Amino acid sequence: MQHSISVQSKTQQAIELEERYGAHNYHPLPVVLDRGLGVFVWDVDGKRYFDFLSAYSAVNQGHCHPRLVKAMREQAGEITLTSRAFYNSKLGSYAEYVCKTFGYDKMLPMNTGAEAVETALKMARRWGYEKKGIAKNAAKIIVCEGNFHGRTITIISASTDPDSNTDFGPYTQGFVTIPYNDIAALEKALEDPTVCAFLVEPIQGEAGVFVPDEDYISKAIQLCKKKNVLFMADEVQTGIARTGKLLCTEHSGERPDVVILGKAVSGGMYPVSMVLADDAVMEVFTPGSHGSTFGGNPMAARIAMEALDIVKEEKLSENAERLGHIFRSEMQQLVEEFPYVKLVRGKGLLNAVVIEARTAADGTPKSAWELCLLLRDNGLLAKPTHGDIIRFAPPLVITEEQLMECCRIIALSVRQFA
Ligand code: IF1
Repeated sequence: MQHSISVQSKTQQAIELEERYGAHNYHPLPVVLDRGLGVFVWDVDGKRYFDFLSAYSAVNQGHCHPRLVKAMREQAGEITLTSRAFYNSKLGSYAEYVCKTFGYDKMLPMNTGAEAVETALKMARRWGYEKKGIAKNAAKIIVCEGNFHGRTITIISASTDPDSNTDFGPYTQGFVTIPYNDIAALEKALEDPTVCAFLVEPIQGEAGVFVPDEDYISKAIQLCKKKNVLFMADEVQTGIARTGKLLCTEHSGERPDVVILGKAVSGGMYPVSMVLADDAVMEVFTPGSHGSTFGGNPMAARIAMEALDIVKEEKLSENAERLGHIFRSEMQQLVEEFPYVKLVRGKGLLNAVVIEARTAADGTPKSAWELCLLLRDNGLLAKPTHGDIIRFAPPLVITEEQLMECCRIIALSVRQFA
């Protein structure tokens, strides 16, 4: 009896501390994680789980990848932060590495995804004024309904999600909102000569893993090119092999003017993000016009180069592509068997299952949240987005055998959920 009380208290104690002293800006699943390795995480009581969220696609290379831990440990003993007041011995080779990896002339290093998105917005506006000739302070940027690009006031000014933007006004001006996956709406919005950019996720992650029509991105890029508007791909969540290609926009066969990366650039070891663009766009940034204390620091550079090497050497894109097809066909069987499993959608190992919310005969709620609690009890961690959608996004290092075990856990949980 004593043991069960102490086991409960470790988890409960951590939750109570976080509730007492941490702002309540999240509603976490009740599990307290303490260790991670590869596709697994362990809670404070030593229970092991498959991680099917991957910190929202930041841990594509798996938790605590030995090569990343080694790189971080070594760099920690050399130099971690210089600021950009001086050059440092890692940034040049890092910049060259990513420019050659992704095929752009220049990169601007930042830390979080939101900072990289803000950087792209500033760059697009200045490009609009100085290169496209838009009247000062009149530049507009097209965004899509259901977008998620981060949490800063400018970014949530472009959001259509009341949870993200209610009571944070006054809002930044200059955004035009159109429906996602709607080429006609984009074509119409591009008629406005004061538009400087179109900012879009190649797959809308937070909205519920909305995969647009096969030709949406390619047509959108072509339309922007025709109208001299920058196509800016927010690949913070879809990038770094998550959808079966190094960049999700590669599926379109077209090349964005601007690429925004974050999260798995560092394999989840450290906040590392960046903006990629060619000289004609990136050159609008002049000394003193943008920056960040930590942006481009030697620790970030060292980790990111190792993290991107791992993506290539361990063929994570190919693994995501292959296992993604297997996962969706396994989930499709559940769709066919259980009426409340509505559909599965995704690309590579960025997938989601839509669960129809019900109320059981005894009045208890049967929503995606309850199913995630069952999944947790059965050893797999996932979390709903927007109520009825469960995102399934394991680290891309998962093996086929592990994936099949997870499909069995999901099927078991869905049965228990009946
Ligand atoms: C939270 C969502 C995912 C992103 C895209 C930029 C950013 C994100 C496409 C900003 C960040 C994170 C933020 C985190 C939860 C998670 C999330 F649910 F919020 F929307 F993944 F879908 N562009 N997404 O997905 O990057 O500044 O966070 O480094 O804020 O709750 P960041």
